[in-house]
Amino acid sequence: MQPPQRYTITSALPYTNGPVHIGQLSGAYVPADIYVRYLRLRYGRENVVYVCGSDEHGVPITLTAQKEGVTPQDVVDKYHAIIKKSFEEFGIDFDIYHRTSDPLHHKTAQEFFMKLYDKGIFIEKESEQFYDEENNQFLADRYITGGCPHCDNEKAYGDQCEKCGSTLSPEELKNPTSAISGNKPIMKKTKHWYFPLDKCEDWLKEYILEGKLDGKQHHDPKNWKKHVLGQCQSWIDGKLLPRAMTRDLDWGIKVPVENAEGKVLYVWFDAPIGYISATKAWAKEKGIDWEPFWKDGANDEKTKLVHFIGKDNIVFHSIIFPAMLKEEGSFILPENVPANQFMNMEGEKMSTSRNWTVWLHEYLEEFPGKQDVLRYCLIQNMPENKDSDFSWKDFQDRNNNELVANIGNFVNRVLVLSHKYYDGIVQPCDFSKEEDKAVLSEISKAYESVSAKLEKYEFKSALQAVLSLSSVGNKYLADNEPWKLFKTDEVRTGQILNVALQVVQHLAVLTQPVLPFTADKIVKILGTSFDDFSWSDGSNLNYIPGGHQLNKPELLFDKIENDAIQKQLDKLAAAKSQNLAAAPVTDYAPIKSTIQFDDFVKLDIRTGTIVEAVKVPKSSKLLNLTIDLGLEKRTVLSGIAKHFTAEEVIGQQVCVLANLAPRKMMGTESNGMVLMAEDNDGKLKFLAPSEVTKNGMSIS
Ligand code: B3M
Ligand code: ZN
Repeated sequence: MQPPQRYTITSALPYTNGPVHIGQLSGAYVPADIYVRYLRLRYGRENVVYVCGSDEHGVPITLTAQKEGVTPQDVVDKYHAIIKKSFEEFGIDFDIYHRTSDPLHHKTAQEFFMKLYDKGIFIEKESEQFYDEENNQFLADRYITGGCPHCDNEKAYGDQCEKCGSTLSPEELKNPTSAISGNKPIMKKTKHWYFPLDKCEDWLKEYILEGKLDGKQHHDPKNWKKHVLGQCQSWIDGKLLPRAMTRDLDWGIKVPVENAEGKVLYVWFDAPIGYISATKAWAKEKGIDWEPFWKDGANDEKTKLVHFIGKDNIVFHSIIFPAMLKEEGSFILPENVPANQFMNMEGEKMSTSRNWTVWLHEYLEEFPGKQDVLRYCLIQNMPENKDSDFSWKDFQDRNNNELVANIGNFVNRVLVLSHKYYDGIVQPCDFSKEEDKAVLSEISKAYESVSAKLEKYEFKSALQAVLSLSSVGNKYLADNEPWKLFKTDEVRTGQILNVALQVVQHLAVLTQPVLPFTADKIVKILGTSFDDFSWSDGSNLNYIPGGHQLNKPELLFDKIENDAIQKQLDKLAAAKSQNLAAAPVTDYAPIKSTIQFDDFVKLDIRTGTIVEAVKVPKSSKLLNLTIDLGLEKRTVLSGIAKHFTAEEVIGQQVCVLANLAPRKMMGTESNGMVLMAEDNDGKLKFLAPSEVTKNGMSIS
């Protein structure tokens, strides 16, 4: 395989129906930004493009607009501005942050659609789709909620279950309900254009499982993350079906063919094309050709396309978009999709609707100048291969015990001593001593190991490798004790500080991808710089010349006090109590479909008291309860063992569905069901009469 000449790097286009939060940062933006900064330093900025932009279409945006009583355009304008600004301030260094409402994008997406259309790729098909009669409108996937066929989530969307992550189609939902009116929708005929994924099955298999394209080795599938391959594999093992690429909706990119009024491109058709439009807009601005960044050159020049995303976007980037690109015919396909898993928050699932996250724009306001502290924590806790956790205590500890103590301390010591003994003038050194050569060779090794990790998208270990160089520097100082030696040997002390300063300079280069603000501060203090090709190939290890004047030292990191952390914890506690008091509408299971009074009276619900309880052997969930129902005692198996011990439920008064057909579980027959309520935290509560009541009373 030829080494690539160019790199096209993308981060998922965030939906503009809310600000950006740390879960997204750790998933798709920080890793991509690190990778890109490294590529630029190593291969030259002109050979790398890093594109992103706002994803401004799709149903969730129209739902937000509806809820806020504004237009979808208002929603996207508002959040596009917030998101763009917060990315900039946080130092995510896109070459362009575009937006999919831009006319250039509309044109690009429509042209892409037309190319497939003209090639006869689409299947034009009429089908019955959900329609809300009250609002005279077809219901796009997100406008329909219902029971997930794969788990117990009763509020899954027509395209995806956010609880178990399954990709769905609306017909699969149990008890579908319109999200606009709350009514049960009817089925009505409509025409759409389907992309025949099924026809791509053979080459997709080769591409994903063997890394081959058109019979040639395209990439090494061993470089793809296991969980990414796993998701692809299960899609391929299931059945690839034709997928509608248009929707009945009035917000989005118009379907550019006749008789398609009221129809727009499916948001997942247009959004990835947004990467291409963004590249076009960037190239236009620079007056260069965009095509080499998306198409291989005639002389076998290669461009490496890499998509950084979160795990919920895997199939779109490793199956659907590649299929679109391949069928279009002139584009390259992703070489890798190093998706990350999810980051939790203080041990619980991150949730934007519950405010259980850290919003980037708020962090930037509350911790000014501390971009790198957050970046550092997000890297250290990056969900590279499994879900991870962010906590404020960890954030504080990592700042105070790691950043301050390691890099911060080392750089500060070298600079303070250089000013104290030599007024900040770098002393000469010929690096003839073995111990000095050894340090240079450690610098060289650090470049190798950081590069190797970054090339494999292992960002946590890359950061570790950077920190190791700082430890090498700290150890060199501790071994040589320049603060003692100065009294007896000023010349050697000067050499030692020179060696240490070279380490500081290279630390600046090596930290540039991972902690860019810190790197900038270091070169400012050193009075040096780094440009493209600063990434050392081993030839420029002795970088700062003797006689160079250093600037005054300043601390790279300062301690984060308990107050600042407590404020954040208080904010989370407030969010939690607000969630409990007023759970947002989306936290309720939708109302099940209507039943008749006759159906209701069939339920025989009685008061009862649990008189005996034992745990069912070999079951983690079941308790075997004996319930006194007044007229008789019943055995009921209840799935509450994870919430209550057998001992604590004895004596509990309960309500029991007494005429439920018997069911055998774990070899025992259960006769009835204990009614329970689930609170916001998923904890179960008994439903019982408000005061002790005779057993066997009917409830109606
Ligand atoms: N906007 C989904 C998301 O933000 C979607 C990504 C598009 S990438 C082309 O998670
Ligand atoms: Zn589910």
